[in-house]
Amino acid sequence: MTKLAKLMAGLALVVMMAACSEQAADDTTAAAPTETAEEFVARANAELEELSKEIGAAQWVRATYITEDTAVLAAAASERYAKWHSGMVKQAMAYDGQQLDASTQRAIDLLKLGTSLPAPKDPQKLKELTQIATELTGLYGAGQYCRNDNDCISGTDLEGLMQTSRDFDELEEYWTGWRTITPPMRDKFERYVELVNEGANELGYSDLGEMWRAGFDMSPAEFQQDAARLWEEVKPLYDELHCAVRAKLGEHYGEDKVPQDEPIPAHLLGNMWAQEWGFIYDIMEPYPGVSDLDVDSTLKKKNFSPQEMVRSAENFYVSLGMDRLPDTFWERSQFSKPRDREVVCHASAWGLDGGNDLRIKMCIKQTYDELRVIYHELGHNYYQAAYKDQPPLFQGSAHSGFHEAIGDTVTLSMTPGYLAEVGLISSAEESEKAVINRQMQMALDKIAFLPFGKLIDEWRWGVFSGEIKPEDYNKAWWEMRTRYQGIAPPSERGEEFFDPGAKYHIPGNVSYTRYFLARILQFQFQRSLCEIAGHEGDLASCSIYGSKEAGARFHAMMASGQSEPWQDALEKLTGTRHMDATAIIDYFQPLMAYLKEQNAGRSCGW
Ligand code: X8Z
Ligand code: ZN
Repeated sequence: MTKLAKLMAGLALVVMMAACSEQAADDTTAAAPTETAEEFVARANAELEELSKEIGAAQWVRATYITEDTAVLAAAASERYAKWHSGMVKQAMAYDGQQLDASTQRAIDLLKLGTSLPAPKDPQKLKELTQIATELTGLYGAGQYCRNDNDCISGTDLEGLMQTSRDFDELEEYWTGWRTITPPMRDKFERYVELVNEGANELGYSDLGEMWRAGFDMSPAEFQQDAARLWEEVKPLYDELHCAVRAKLGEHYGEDKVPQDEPIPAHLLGNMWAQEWGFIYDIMEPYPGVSDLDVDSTLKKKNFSPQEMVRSAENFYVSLGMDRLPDTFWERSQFSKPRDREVVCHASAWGLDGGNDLRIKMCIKQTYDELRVIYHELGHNYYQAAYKDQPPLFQGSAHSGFHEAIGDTVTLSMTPGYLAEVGLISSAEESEKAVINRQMQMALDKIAFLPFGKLIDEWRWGVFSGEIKPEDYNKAWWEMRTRYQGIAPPSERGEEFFDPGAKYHIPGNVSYTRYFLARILQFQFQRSLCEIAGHEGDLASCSIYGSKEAGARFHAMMASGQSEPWQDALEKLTGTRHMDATAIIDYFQPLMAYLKEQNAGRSCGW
């Protein structure tokens, strides 16, 4: 992604850039160019750099201080960017059909894709869209479930309760309660779809879904096929896990509540969205008491502060040969949830001022799960730092999945050996049974996520293309959730609700296939990095902690940003030009053998 797309997408919002060409947005024809394509790209880069500063500041303040006023400021900044972008795309058309050198052509192509929120040129509509986008994220960020005026629970607290409660009815209350934030989003979302599609049309795409799929150095149709191929490859892993989880939940809650031939009730999986299931490990633990990977208790015992948790993640990247984070990172990041104002707690990493001003925004809790999110977020920051010397239009990841995969790859190195070395657990010894336990813990997050990661955009692709009509938003959502994930809502969810809006990335306008791709890519990256680090033995026992060789190759891939097609970047690290699911499949072989044994005699599927 470009720096601007990352700013917009990664930060939930939108847009960036310079006000220099507002007039051009109103032009209806491409004027004869007064500058060469190279000069045009140089100007675009310069203007982008300037405009990003203002937009980054406005978006940061909005996300860390949700008020009416910051909505005005953020929407105004987004509007300015949208006008600039639209004007520049119009001007870029003057170079269509010219023979340009590869780098200039790529910069122009990326400029055209340089927004995840394409706005119509009509100034009224453009303004309307940026306002709606800002309001939608605000509704999510400030969302809470109120039993009555004096008894409200924030989204972050509800998330925590979903993780720890094991009471069927209580879980249903939290699940349903969080979704009370969504009905006010429905009309706004419907209008947003109309407006972004109009914007995408003006840029030459049939709808926003096609535009999002165009960002992968292949045709949108080829990309769709490639993502479908990857899903088919990993689906057998998910099917085994689903079968085992449903059986255990049936034992725990009773088969009347969890019928063994039906989808799993969506509120029982330890996660508000049933996207990652690691929190029901207590129910799933294959060999109870065998291993002690209890990082949570160390964090509590040693009373780690949020800063100390972030330091731990930073130390990992430093062990790979990367720089310490700048002082401004520590001064300007939001690590904890402020007591006195509404913020967007959903974790994000920001590369402001062309990657010179790195920050994370989180509401860190003292858990191992959060520690891994921190490692994930710093992956974004280290990517942003690595490509900061690229021109602004090339400041982005090879494709959006790469950005999400860096920090996740690093979390694969959080082996017992690593955790013991840095004092987060006491012993690194791992018996065969402990390996299965650990693989189960990981699979509940990494494998359970796969269909969820795939379907979120499948739903949006359908919405943007018009295949899914507004009157069927919720119906189509649950149809996909059931088909892909084998889960079902705890109660009837009619069209009076807008359940997709309960997931951050939908009101936040952040495309989601990136996370699905990252779940597969991270194992592919890890396999290559472990080879480079000289690891011997199975992939699951490899930690690249401390390997300067692996770090240098990882960094080199990141440093090219999006200056070249992602296939080239992937080839440099892994020797192949294709995303490849064999690494994740190999990784989980021990667990799969265990699950198949457990599932023998069960009737799986839904
Ligand atoms: O949104 C995120 C990151 C920020 S880029 C915390 N993730 C997805 C999610 O929470 O839904 C990481 C995993 C998937
Ligand atoms: Zn991320």
